[in-house]
Amino acid sequence: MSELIKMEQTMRWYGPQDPVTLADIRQAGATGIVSALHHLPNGVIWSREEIKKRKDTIEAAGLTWSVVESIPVHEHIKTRSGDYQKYIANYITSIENLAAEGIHTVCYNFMPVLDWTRTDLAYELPNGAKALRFELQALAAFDLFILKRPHAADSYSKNVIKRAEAYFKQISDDNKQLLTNNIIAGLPGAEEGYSLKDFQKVLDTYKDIDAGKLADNLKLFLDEIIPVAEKNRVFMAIHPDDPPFPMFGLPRVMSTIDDVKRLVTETPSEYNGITFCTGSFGVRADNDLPQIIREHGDHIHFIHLRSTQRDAEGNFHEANHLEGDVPIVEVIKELIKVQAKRGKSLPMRPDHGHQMLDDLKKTTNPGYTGIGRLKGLAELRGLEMGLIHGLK
Ligand code: DNO
Repeated sequence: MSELIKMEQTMRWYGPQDPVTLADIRQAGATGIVSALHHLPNGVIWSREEIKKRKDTIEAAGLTWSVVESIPVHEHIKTRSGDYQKYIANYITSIENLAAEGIHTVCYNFMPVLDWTRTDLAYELPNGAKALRFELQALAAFDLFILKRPHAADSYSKNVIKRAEAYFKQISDDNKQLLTNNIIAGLPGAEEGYSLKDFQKVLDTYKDIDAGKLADNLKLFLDEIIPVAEKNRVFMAIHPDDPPFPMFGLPRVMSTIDDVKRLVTETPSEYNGITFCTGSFGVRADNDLPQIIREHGDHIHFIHLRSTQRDAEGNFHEANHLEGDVPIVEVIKELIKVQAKRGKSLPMRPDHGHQMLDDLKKTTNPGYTGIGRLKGLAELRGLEMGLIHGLK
């Protein structure tokens, strides 16, 4: 094997409002920052001035802005309706402006309506730390009894509906509100949040869009974006669906290895790639994560490392980074091989972290605690170093 290369260690920073500071991140040992211009409304051009301002702030703290996560893709682009042409033109200009400021990796997603979804943001683990959790019966209870979406019952098995009824009967009004907010108000980074009334309306905009049509719309978007990315040497890295299965009757197009294959074969370019998020892909037992790396390693431009723990009922919570269902040792071994083959260090971030120790006394962005992620990063870098040493 050619020279073994370590991953570039990065952490997500939500900008100056983030309670976890750049100094904290530097002390955690990361060298790179993953950030976005969250204060700009979805769909507008990211100007060079705004980009430079954020970049200068990051560099003043002794760090590098390694990856943009995300330039959000406007709903009109996903549904190919309304002002989609204007939004694609704006997206292109934002890519050009980022490249002009020296930023060359962009993460995005193509999930309809909602970005990532959890039903519980403070699931208590046996040791007292808190984790993010997705409970199928809670999602179904929201869908069936709070949103009351037409034909929602068709989306769930009889057993899940029964569990949803039991769950709904025993939760307080406050907890119904909390569940609603968790699902539709927009988790950090989602850029869009909805009221109950608006949510059904926006779901309706997908009534004629199935997975085939959404995949076409993604391809049509990439047909315009990728030539610009190539010209500007910007690596586009689509994030998988989180969770990787349909919800609320909405289509999904980036949940499996076949979805990755379709993406890279339909718009062939080294700049058209993925964010390899182990926590998202790892929720499906039929996703073989090391296999995704072996087959599509050339198209991995950004890495999110975390683990999830499934149960037999379709629920999952976020496990410790080195535990849970993700075969993290195999995953890192394969990533080391990919980097050696490509002669390139890939940016990775410890994704999410438990709320633990002093985090428990603070209000941080759900999943983006200081200490929980520091622990994740420390464990992951130790594992990587051990594996590299062993492979030499
Ligand atoms: C959640 C994140 C997602 C991700 C976007 C990428 O923690 O992984 O919000 O940033 O889906 O566009």
